Amino acid sequence: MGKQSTATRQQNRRAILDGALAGVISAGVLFAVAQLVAAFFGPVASPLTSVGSTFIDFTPKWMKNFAIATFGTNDKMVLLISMTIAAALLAAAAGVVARKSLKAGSAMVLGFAVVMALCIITRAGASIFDLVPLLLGTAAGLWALRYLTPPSKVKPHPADTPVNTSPAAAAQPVPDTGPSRRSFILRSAALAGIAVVVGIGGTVLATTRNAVNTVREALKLPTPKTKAAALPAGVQAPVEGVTPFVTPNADFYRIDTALIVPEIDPSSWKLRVHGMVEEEFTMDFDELLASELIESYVTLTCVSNVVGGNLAGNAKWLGFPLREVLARAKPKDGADMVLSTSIDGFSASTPLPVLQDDRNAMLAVGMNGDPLPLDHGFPVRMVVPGLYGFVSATKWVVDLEVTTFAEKAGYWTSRGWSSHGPIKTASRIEVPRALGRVPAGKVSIGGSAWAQTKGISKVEIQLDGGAWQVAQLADEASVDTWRQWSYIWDNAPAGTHKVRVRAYDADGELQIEQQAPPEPDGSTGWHSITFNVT
Ligand SMILES: Nc1nc2c(c(=O)[nH]1)N[C@H]1C(S)=C(S)[C@@H](COP(=O)(O)O)O[C@H]1N2
Ligand SMILES: [Mo]
Repeated sequence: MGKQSTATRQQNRRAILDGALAGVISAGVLFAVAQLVAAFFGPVASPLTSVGSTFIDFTPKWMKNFAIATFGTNDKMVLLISMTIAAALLAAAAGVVARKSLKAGSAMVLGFAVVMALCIITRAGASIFDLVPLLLGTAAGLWALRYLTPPSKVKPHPADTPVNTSPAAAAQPVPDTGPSRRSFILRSAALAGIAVVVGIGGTVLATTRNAVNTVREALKLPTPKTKAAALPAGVQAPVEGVTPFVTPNADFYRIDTALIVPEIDPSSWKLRVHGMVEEEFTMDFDELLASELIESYVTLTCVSNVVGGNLAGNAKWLGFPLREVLARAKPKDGADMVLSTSIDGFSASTPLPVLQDDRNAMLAVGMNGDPLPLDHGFPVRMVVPGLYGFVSATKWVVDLEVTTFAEKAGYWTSRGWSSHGPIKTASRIEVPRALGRVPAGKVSIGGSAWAQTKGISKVEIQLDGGAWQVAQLADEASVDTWRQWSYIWDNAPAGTHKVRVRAYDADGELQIEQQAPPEPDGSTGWHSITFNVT
């Protein structure tokens, strides 16, 4: 009896492992086929993309904050990996159940498919046809599950169970009424191989079909009517290691909810301007480029930036003033907000007056002399000096609705963040690095400060809790950009030191000392670091 149950247990364990493997491979087949077919549809048609994006939209606030704080801009990679693990576990469960009852296992797969269908169909811009890849994928996945699941077997008669449990005997195949072990392995390997090839093929096909990058590279942007003023020679603080004053496009921070970057061919781009306006209109890309473009340096900042954080970047933007767009639309009395919407459904609420005043809020097409990178909103995004990105900097923008704060809310506002987001005055220490080591003697300290639309008038630092001392300001490029500062500590003694920084805007207003987290409308607090002089 004991001997028999050892064999049965072993058989059960193997059935579970085989079932799990069959489930995972079937899921692989499902996603691979769906991915291949999705190459002929829009990105929302890919179940992977739509499920991931839906997950991002429903991510609780604390988890979003945690993900950005912990993984920074790797947060999407982490999401993809966690989703893959979760999907594999669910698929394995379905495979194990299918061994007991193919019907029940298949029903589980169908259940997952329904959830994925809901994710797809509720994406912005999705149509019923976007379900085709999932449908075909699910059919293939169900077939694979059946192919890998032995026909339900008659419970082996106790007499059939091997009684010899010596290690050699235990390793021998246990008789099965279904396909033999070898046939199962062969089938699994074949299907896994096919899934990998089809999945990779589908992904490659999707990227070559979307040749938007090629279009972007060939695009020649017009020269602006009004060029940005040349940068003063001294915008860069004379301290080695401080951030470059102009952030190269490749290093510019990226924050968005897009799992797959939208790929918009400029020839199909249109901006719809509507809502509480005298004159609704749409504008295409050629019309935008033919308009009188301006150029200006603006420092973008993310509301999720923590004290001392690096979710800020400074670029020379080329674009068309939103002031002019709105002058053409003629907003009606009572309107106080413009809701800008991206092709992927993200939206931002920007106060109407901010887009009409003389700051250079624009529909940007160029970034540091190049067309916008795909990641940063190609072909058109908004850039609004003085407001955090979540209420102003809509990338891949396709729709401007003149409305009211009472009537509408942007993407993050409906998820607990503020409806308004003026950038708070901030300063940070970039050199020395936190916990870094520097040689004794002359120690250079430096960093950046910003108070967009006002400008920075003074930066002070405090060493080891002593008196606040005025730092040297680098030249100001414009009130819309950050400003660098530096301080030379002449005789730094060996040991651990603490430095703090604080900035004043052009009105003489001191940066807020009170520590506050990013949520709901931007962090506050004076940045401090410790470093070692050796
Ligand atoms: N379409 C779209 N636009 C978006 C976002 C987004 O999630 N989707 N995020 C906004 C936020 S929160 C910020 S801080 C800026 C970041 O712009 P960047 O990625 O070019 O630095 O884009 C804004 N525009
Ligand atoms: Mo942001």
